[in-house]
Amino acid sequence: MTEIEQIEKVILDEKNKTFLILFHINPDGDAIGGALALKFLLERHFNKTVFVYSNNAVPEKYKFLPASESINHDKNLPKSDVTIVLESANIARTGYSAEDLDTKFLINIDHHQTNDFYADINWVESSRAAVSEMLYLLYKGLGKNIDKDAAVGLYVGILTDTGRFQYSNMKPEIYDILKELVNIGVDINFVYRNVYGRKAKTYISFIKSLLDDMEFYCDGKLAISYIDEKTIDEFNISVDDMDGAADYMRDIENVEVSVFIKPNEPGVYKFSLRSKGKIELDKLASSFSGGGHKFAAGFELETDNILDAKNIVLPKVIEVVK
Ligand SMILES: [Mn+2]
Repeated sequence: MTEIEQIEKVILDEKNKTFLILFHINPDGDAIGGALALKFLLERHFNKTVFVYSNNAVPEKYKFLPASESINHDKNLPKSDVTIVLESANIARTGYSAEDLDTKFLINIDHHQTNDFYADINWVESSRAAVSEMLYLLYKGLGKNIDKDAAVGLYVGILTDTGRFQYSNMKPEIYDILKELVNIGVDINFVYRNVYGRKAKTYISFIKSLLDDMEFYCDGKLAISYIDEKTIDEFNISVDDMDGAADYMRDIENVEVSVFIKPNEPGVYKFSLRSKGKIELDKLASSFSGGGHKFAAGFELETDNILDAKNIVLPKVIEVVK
């Protein structure tokens, strides 16, 4: 039996009544959109009781998603028959710990290269563009119709994880899925205006600081910049504002690799690495215990301050880029 068939069996089993859905901290459109589409599948087609728990509030730009207000932020997780963890390399990635879980069965669904295979069923396929693509396949496998609410979630997941259908994870068959979702009733323009068309003034302050601190190395092939705690506080910059900073720098002419650094928690700095497609970054990220895809990867580093973090990593990146 394939992993997806095993998951279908767990869902079809009437003994499994309560489901908990988790995803990674600082959730993106794929995590939130995918989780809500999965919630609708379980609730509306199988009469399950479903909880979605997140360590972070839903970003403003995803609040238009149907049932986004049902996502719970409590520290204490409810007891469940089955827990499904979306796009998280390990339990810790969810911001909860294994001890927080009170569940009989654990399912791990992910499309990232790096995954610890920590569950009873591990459906991990790095060739998938988004976890939302995998959840689309789960609907199909179970022979269930995707309703409009679920279609919007899946669409947002694919839209954001493919960088508006531009990344190398785009495949011809994704357009078939998109066509189906739009035919179901996804309002493309409405989604666009919510997800991309509402940049805050604080975003402009962020971009200004990002560009002020940007440096180029390797004949302009490497762009690196950061944002420090002080600037974040001074201009009230949100996590949302910083989203896509590494992509922004990668898109500069001649740049092959971009690196963006931001504080994650006191003394921990998060690196986001992007490549235009010639230079692979996943090995570099795993050498710092991170992960991701070939051309989009990341990791965290513990140091005293952000400039130390930059100085530790910069020579290693230069080695890969030069
Ligand atoms: Mn994803």
